[in-house]
Amino acid sequence: GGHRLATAFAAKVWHVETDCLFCKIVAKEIPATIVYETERTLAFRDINPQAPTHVLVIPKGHYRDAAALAAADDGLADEVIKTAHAVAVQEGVHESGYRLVFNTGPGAGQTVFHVHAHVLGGRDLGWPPG
Ligand code: IU
Repeated sequence: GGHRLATAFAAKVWHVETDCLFCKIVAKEIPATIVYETERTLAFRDINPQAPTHVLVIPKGHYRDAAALAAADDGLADEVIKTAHAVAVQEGVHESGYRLVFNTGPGAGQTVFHVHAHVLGGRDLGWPPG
């Protein structure tokens, strides 16, 4: 798809994909239940929750998957994980345990190609995952 640059938090800029659902959530063009936000990350509830706590954490900038995010090498992957932990604390699942999942590629079940960490908790989580 096409792209443009968006600004927020003063001088911050990031890449936006015009046809990306999660870019539209960042731009507030599509509603979401936002539970946590930093300058470069956003956390919102999954619309089809698979556990009592099921929150998605994304970088506001568009990266198609965790590999692309890691390759950006600017501390953003670190910030996404820190936001995920802050969400777990806020949701009260950090002591009972929670899971962070990056489905990476269609074969792993990735369906939205704007990288997101699933924060899952609030119930016993089986291993291995399906
Ligand atoms: P996946 O790892 O790409 O499969 O995860 C995509 C998630 O995005 C999945 O859990 C959906 O329920 C969730 N989701 C959402 O929260 N809001 C939406 O509008 C859409 C998908 I489409």
